[in-house]
Amino acid sequence: MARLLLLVGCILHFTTAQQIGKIPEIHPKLQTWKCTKEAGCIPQETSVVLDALSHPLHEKGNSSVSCGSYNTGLNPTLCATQESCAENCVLEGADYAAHGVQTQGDSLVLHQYLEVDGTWSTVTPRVYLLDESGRDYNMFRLLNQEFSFDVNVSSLVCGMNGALYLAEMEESGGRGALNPAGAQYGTGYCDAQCSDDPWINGVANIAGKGSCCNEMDLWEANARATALTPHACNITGLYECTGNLCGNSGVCDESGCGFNPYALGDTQFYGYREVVDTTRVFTVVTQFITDDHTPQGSLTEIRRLYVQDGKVIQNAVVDFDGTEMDSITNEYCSESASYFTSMGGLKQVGKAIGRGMVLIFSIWNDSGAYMNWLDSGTSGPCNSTQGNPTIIEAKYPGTSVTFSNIRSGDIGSTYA
Ligand SMILES: *[C@@H]1O[C@H](CO)[C@@H](O)[C@H](O)[C@H]1NC(C)=O
Ligand SMILES: *[C@@H]1O[C@H](CO)[C@@H](O)[C@H](O)[C@H]1NC(C)=O
Ligand SMILES: *[C@@H]1O[C@H](CO)[C@@H](O)[C@H](O)[C@H]1NC(C)=O
Ligand SMILES: *[C@@H]1O[C@H](CO)[C@@H](O)[C@H](O)[C@H]1NC(C)=O
Ligand SMILES: CC(=O)N[C@H]1CO[C@H](CO)[C@@H](O)[C@@H]1O
Repeated sequence: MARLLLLVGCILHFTTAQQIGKIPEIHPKLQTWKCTKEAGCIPQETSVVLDALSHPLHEKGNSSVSCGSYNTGLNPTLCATQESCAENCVLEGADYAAHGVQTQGDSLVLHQYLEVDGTWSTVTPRVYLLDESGRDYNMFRLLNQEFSFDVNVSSLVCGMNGALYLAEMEESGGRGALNPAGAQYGTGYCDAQCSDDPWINGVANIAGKGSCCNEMDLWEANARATALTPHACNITGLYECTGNLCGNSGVCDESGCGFNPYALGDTQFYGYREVVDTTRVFTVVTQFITDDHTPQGSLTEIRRLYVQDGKVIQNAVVDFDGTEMDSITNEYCSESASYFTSMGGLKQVGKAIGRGMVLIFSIWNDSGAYMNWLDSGTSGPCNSTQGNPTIIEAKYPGTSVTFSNIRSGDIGSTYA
């Protein structure tokens, strides 16, 4: 009887709790590791959560009326104000498999397309790493630290992008009176593109603002090209902007200070059977070096190395204005990325990395520009039309990315 009462209590709690629906939210577990030089690597029982927009969000009491989506925007009737939207709308648990997300042990697979009853559809999942409580995001503070992961990009053809990056989202996902769900339901996304999502920190974005924050792209890649790119914003944490207060004329640098070995002249470093052989799994290590080699210092360099077949592969050494270089430094950024520099450059991104950032995994395609900026022309070996999503969907619908073995900690502690 006591059990039954408890059960009834739970159900009542769920149906009356504003904004959280009846379908349970079950986060796929993804084991990760925290490492130190002294103690080695300790497993963390972390999990992932899909972005809030991939959760059903509907009218309270009627699951067939949507409160809005990225494509349609907010439902104007239910979401006339921030308060009425919070009152009228219910967020349900997500179906991870139906969004192309699978985990097993320490490995995460993201699919771009899914087949249901013989028909393929696009799913484009974006997920965030939750901490061991499952309630808040896992915050990464990586100054004077390194981050490593294994990746399988072999089926990411020209035009695809399997991404792993950090953004200065709030630890709680902006949980609050108008957003009781918070990080558990994937709210709070922001990045240096200042996207005008229908909800910002889980609150209806009635005014159509952009949500900006510092972003560190550890990995944007397919099997043919790769980029490592910090993006600086002249702000702390999530910032809501309008019009010209947003990216590339306002508070954030949308382009970033990127390191793509192909674009910098080493066309045979990364790719099918190149020095880093993308037909097989490899490890990617990124190190955040500070001026005084402590976590309190200022970020001065972002270093990259790879491990494949048990061998460490140093990053490509390229010629930049007559100087050899193999990492992202202030000198490189001030010459190649003036807007990044004007937003505060490495020092500014470094402050965000010190305050703590959320880890994001995604897979996406690009019907507007075919991902040419990453892998075509001077950036990579793909031609300008191969990345057309219609071609990818027809020829390579199984395209996916697998991230595994995610570790962070002292420099030199995360890889063998
Ligand atoms: C739910 O909304 C749909 C579409 O507006 C409507 O046809 C249906 O009658 C509603 N159901 C309930 C139970 O109100
Ligand atoms: C890498 O991914 C490809 C394509 O998804 C798959 O066929 C292959 O087995 C994977 N490799 C490893 C080592 O898991
Ligand atoms: C960055 O923000 C500070 C403080 O708001 C402001 O004084 C400065 O002009 C901004 N820098 C740029 C390049 O916008
Ligand atoms: C681009 O590459 C694809 C696949 O190799 C080929 O079919 C297509 O003709 C090429 N397009 C151009 C403009 O070269
Ligand atoms: C963001 C983007 O352009 N996504 C596209 C991915 O490809 C499918 C078709 O295969 C398009 O419908 C999406 O718009």
